[in-house]
Amino acid sequence: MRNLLIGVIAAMTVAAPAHAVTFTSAGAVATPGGPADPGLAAHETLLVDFDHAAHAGVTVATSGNATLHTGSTSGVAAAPAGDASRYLALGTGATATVNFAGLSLRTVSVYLGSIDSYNRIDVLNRAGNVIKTWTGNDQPPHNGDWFAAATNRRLFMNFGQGDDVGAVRFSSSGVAFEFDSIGGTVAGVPFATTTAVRAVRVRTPLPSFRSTSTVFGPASRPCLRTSSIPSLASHGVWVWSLQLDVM
Ligand SMILES: [Ca+2]
Repeated sequence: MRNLLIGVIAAMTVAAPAHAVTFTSAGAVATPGGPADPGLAAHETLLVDFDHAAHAGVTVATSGNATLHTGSTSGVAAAPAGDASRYLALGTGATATVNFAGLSLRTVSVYLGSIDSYNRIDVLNRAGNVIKTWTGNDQPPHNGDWFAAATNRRLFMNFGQGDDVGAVRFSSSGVAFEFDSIGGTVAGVPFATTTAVRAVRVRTPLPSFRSTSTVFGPASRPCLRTSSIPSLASHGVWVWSLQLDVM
Protein backbone atom coordinates (compact mmCIF):
# COMPACT_ATOMS: atom_id res chain seq x y z
CA MET A 1 0.00 0.00 0.00
CA ARG A 2 1.34 3.41 -0.92
CA ASN A 3 0.83 4.97 2.41
CA LEU A 4 2.65 8.02 3.48
CA LEU A 5 3.23 9.05 7.01
CA ILE A 6 1.93 12.58 6.96
CA GLY A 7 2.76 13.63 10.45
CA VAL A 8 3.20 13.05 14.06
CA ILE A 9 0.56 15.52 14.93
CA ALA A 10 1.33 16.34 18.52
CA ALA A 11 2.26 15.18 21.94
CA MET A 12 1.33 16.98 25.08
CA THR A 13 1.53 16.67 28.82
CA VAL A 14 -1.31 17.34 31.21
CA ALA A 15 -0.76 17.56 34.95
CA ALA A 16 -3.67 17.00 37.30
CA PRO A 17 -4.04 16.48 41.05
CA ALA A 18 -3.62 12.87 42.12
CA HIS A 19 -6.11 11.34 44.52
CA ALA A 20 -4.32 8.69 46.47
CA VAL A 21 -3.28 8.16 50.04
CA THR A 22 -0.67 5.42 50.21
CA PHE A 23 0.99 3.68 53.15
CA THR A 24 4.45 2.20 53.39
CA SER A 25 6.45 1.29 56.46
CA ALA A 26 9.94 0.48 57.66
CA GLY A 27 10.83 -1.77 60.57
CA ALA A 28 12.96 -0.65 63.49
CA VAL A 29 16.62 -0.49 62.54
CA ALA A 30 19.33 -2.42 64.37
CA THR A 31 21.68 -0.29 66.46
CA PRO A 32 24.32 -1.23 69.08
CA GLY A 33 21.73 -0.33 71.71
CA GLY A 34 18.96 -2.40 70.14
CA PRO A 35 16.18 -1.73 67.63
CA ALA A 36 15.36 1.92 67.03
CA ASP A 37 13.16 4.27 65.03
CA PRO A 38 14.18 4.36 61.33
CA GLY A 39 13.61 8.13 61.43
CA LEU A 40 11.65 10.69 59.48
CA ALA A 41 11.41 10.52 55.71
CA ALA A 42 13.53 12.86 53.61
CA HIS A 43 12.07 16.39 53.59
CA GLU A 44 9.99 15.73 56.70
CA THR A 45 9.92 18.05 59.72
CA LEU A 46 9.22 16.89 63.24
CA LEU A 47 5.66 17.95 64.10
CA VAL A 48 4.90 16.22 67.42
CA ASP A 49 7.24 14.39 69.79
CA PHE A 50 5.23 14.61 73.06
CA ASP A 51 8.31 16.09 74.73
CA HIS A 52 8.07 19.61 73.31
CA ALA A 53 5.39 21.93 71.96
CA ALA A 54 3.91 20.77 68.68
CA HIS A 55 5.00 22.42 65.41
CA ALA A 56 3.13 25.62 64.59
CA GLY A 57 -0.21 24.82 62.97
CA VAL A 58 -0.42 21.34 64.51
CA THR A 59 -2.68 20.35 67.41
CA VAL A 60 -3.33 17.04 69.13
CA ALA A 61 -6.76 16.35 70.64
CA THR A 62 -7.36 13.20 72.68
CA SER A 63 -10.38 11.42 74.09
CA GLY A 64 -10.70 8.52 76.50
CA ASN A 65 -7.73 6.81 78.09
CA ALA A 66 -4.92 8.56 76.21
CA THR A 67 -1.85 8.98 78.41
CA LEU A 68 1.77 10.03 78.09
CA HIS A 69 4.46 7.60 79.22
CA THR A 70 8.20 7.21 79.45
CA GLY A 71 9.38 3.62 79.55
CA SER A 72 7.19 0.53 79.59
CA THR A 73 4.62 -0.73 82.07
CA SER A 74 3.40 -4.26 81.52
CA GLY A 75 -0.30 -4.42 80.75
CA VAL A 76 -0.51 -0.65 80.29
CA ALA A 77 1.91 0.66 77.67
CA ALA A 78 5.15 -0.44 75.98
CA ALA A 79 7.58 2.18 74.70
CA PRO A 80 8.20 1.92 70.95
CA ALA A 81 11.44 -0.04 70.54
CA GLY A 82 14.45 2.12 71.32
CA ASP A 83 12.34 5.13 72.37
CA ALA A 84 13.55 6.50 75.70
CA SER A 85 11.52 9.71 75.37
CA ARG A 86 7.90 10.44 76.12
CA TYR A 87 5.28 8.86 73.87
CA LEU A 88 1.50 8.62 73.72
CA ALA A 89 -0.44 5.44 74.54
CA LEU A 90 -4.11 4.86 73.72
CA GLY A 91 -6.10 2.43 75.84
CA THR A 92 -9.28 0.70 74.74
CA GLY A 93 -11.63 3.17 73.06
CA ALA A 94 -9.21 6.10 73.23
CA THR A 95 -8.46 8.39 70.29
CA ALA A 96 -5.87 11.02 69.41
CA THR A 97 -6.45 13.33 66.46
CA VAL A 98 -3.48 15.17 65.03
CA ASN A 99 -4.89 18.17 63.14
CA PHE A 100 -2.80 20.06 60.60
CA ALA A 101 -5.52 21.49 58.38
CA GLY A 102 -3.64 24.75 57.91
CA LEU A 103 -0.41 23.24 56.63
CA SER A 104 -1.26 21.38 53.42
CA LEU A 105 1.05 18.49 54.26
CA ARG A 106 2.40 16.19 51.54
CA THR A 107 3.33 13.36 53.91
CA VAL A 108 3.03 12.28 57.52
CA SER A 109 5.04 9.58 59.23
CA VAL A 110 4.91 8.18 62.76
CA TYR A 111 6.88 5.63 64.78
CA LEU A 112 4.52 2.89 66.00
CA GLY A 113 5.34 0.62 68.93
CA SER A 114 4.35 -3.01 69.51
CA ILE A 115 1.75 -3.04 66.75
CA ASP A 116 -1.44 -4.92 67.58
CA SER A 117 -4.20 -5.93 65.19
CA TYR A 118 -6.64 -3.54 66.89
CA ASN A 119 -4.52 -0.41 66.37
CA ARG A 120 -6.05 1.93 63.80
CA ILE A 121 -5.20 5.12 61.91
CA ASP A 122 -7.74 7.09 59.87
CA VAL A 123 -6.68 9.77 57.39
CA LEU A 124 -9.27 12.57 57.25
CA ASN A 125 -9.77 15.28 54.68
CA ARG A 126 -10.49 18.88 55.66
CA ALA A 127 -14.20 18.16 55.63
CA GLY A 128 -13.62 15.58 58.38
CA ASN A 129 -14.35 12.54 56.24
CA VAL A 130 -12.23 9.39 56.50
CA ILE A 131 -10.54 8.84 53.14
CA LYS A 132 -8.09 6.07 54.05
CA THR A 133 -7.62 3.68 56.96
CA TRP A 134 -4.70 1.63 58.21
CA THR A 135 -5.06 -1.03 60.89
CA GLY A 136 -2.66 -3.38 62.61
CA ASN A 137 -4.17 -6.15 60.52
CA ASP A 138 -2.44 -4.55 57.52
CA GLN A 139 0.92 -5.17 59.16
CA PRO A 140 1.46 -8.83 60.10
CA PRO A 141 2.34 -10.30 62.51
CA HIS A 142 0.66 -7.54 64.62
CA ASN A 143 1.26 -9.54 67.81
CA GLY A 144 2.29 -6.66 70.05
CA ASP A 145 5.95 -7.69 70.34
CA TRP A 146 7.79 -4.93 72.21
CA PHE A 147 11.12 -5.26 70.39
CA ALA A 148 10.73 -6.94 66.98
CA ALA A 149 11.37 -4.89 63.86
CA ALA A 150 8.18 -6.36 62.40
CA THR A 151 5.99 -4.82 65.11
CA ASN A 152 7.92 -1.61 65.82
CA ARG A 153 7.75 0.35 62.61
CA ARG A 154 7.62 3.82 61.11
CA LEU A 155 4.48 4.19 59.02
CA PHE A 156 4.76 6.59 56.07
CA MET A 157 1.59 8.20 54.70
CA ASN A 158 1.81 9.92 51.33
CA PHE A 159 -0.94 12.28 50.20
CA GLY A 160 -2.04 13.60 46.83
CA GLN A 161 -3.05 17.23 46.46
CA GLY A 162 -6.56 16.20 45.58
CA ASP A 163 -6.89 14.33 48.89
CA ASP A 164 -7.07 17.62 50.80
CA VAL A 165 -5.88 15.89 53.98
CA GLY A 166 -6.40 17.80 57.21
CA ALA A 167 -5.89 15.34 60.05
CA VAL A 168 -4.80 11.87 61.11
CA ARG A 169 -6.75 10.09 63.85
CA PHE A 170 -5.27 7.29 65.94
CA SER A 171 -7.49 4.89 67.88
CA SER A 172 -7.38 1.51 69.56
CA SER A 173 -9.92 -1.09 70.56
CA GLY A 174 -7.52 -2.82 72.94
CA VAL A 175 -4.49 -2.15 75.17
CA ALA A 176 -2.71 -0.40 73.76
CA PHE A 177 -1.62 1.74 70.80
CA GLU A 178 1.72 3.46 71.42
CA PHE A 179 3.40 5.92 69.05
CA ASP A 180 5.83 8.82 68.95
CA SER A 181 7.74 11.19 66.68
CA ILE A 182 5.19 12.37 64.12
CA GLY A 183 6.78 14.05 61.12
CA GLY A 184 5.41 15.69 58.01
CA THR A 185 6.47 17.32 54.76
CA VAL A 186 5.43 20.90 55.30
CA ALA A 187 6.69 22.59 52.14
CA GLY A 188 9.23 22.47 49.38
CA VAL A 189 8.21 19.21 47.76
CA PRO A 190 5.51 19.19 45.10
CA PHE A 191 2.52 16.94 45.37
CA ALA A 192 2.50 13.80 43.28
CA THR A 193 0.78 14.51 39.98
CA THR A 194 -0.74 12.47 37.23
CA THR A 195 0.94 13.05 33.91
CA ALA A 196 -0.85 12.05 30.74
CA VAL A 197 1.07 11.94 27.48
CA ARG A 198 -0.64 11.35 24.19
CA ALA A 199 0.90 11.07 20.78
CA VAL A 200 -1.23 10.51 17.71
CA ARG A 201 -0.18 9.66 14.16
CA VAL A 202 -2.48 9.53 11.14
CA ARG A 203 -1.46 7.72 7.94
CA THR A 204 -3.58 7.88 4.81
CA PRO A 205 -3.14 7.43 0.99
CA LEU A 206 -2.27 10.79 -0.53
CA PRO A 207 -5.20 11.02 -3.02
CA SER A 208 -7.82 10.76 -0.32
CA PHE A 209 -6.11 12.97 2.16
CA ARG A 210 -7.95 16.11 2.94
CA SER A 211 -7.39 17.09 6.51
CA THR A 212 -7.59 15.91 10.02
CA SER A 213 -8.31 17.67 13.22
CA THR A 214 -6.95 16.58 16.53
CA VAL A 215 -8.25 17.50 19.92
CA PHE A 216 -6.27 16.86 23.04
CA GLY A 217 -7.71 16.66 26.49
CA PRO A 218 -7.28 15.04 29.89
CA ALA A 219 -6.71 11.31 29.89
CA SER A 220 -10.32 10.62 30.75
CA ARG A 221 -11.66 12.32 27.61
CA PRO A 222 -11.57 11.51 23.90
CA CYS A 223 -8.55 13.05 22.29
CA LEU A 224 -8.81 12.46 18.55
CA ARG A 225 -11.28 13.39 15.87
CA THR A 226 -10.95 12.25 12.29
CA SER A 227 -14.39 13.29 11.10
CA SER A 228 -13.01 14.94 7.98
CA ILE A 229 -11.90 11.56 6.65
CA PRO A 230 -14.95 9.66 5.30
CA SER A 231 -13.93 6.13 6.21
CA LEU A 232 -11.05 5.19 8.41
CA ALA A 233 -10.86 1.62 7.12
CA SER A 234 -11.07 2.38 3.40
CA HIS A 235 -8.43 5.06 3.54
CA GLY A 236 -5.90 3.17 5.55
CA VAL A 237 -5.97 5.48 8.52
CA TRP A 238 -4.47 4.20 11.68
CA VAL A 239 -4.17 5.74 15.06
CA TRP A 240 -1.57 5.12 17.64
CA SER A 241 -1.86 6.52 21.12
CA LEU A 242 0.20 6.32 24.23
CA GLN A 243 -0.96 7.23 27.70
CA LEU A 244 1.55 7.41 30.50
CA ASP A 245 0.47 7.94 34.09
CA VAL A 246 3.10 8.92 36.58
CA MET A 247 2.17 8.98 40.26
CA1 LIG B 1 8.83 11.39 72.35
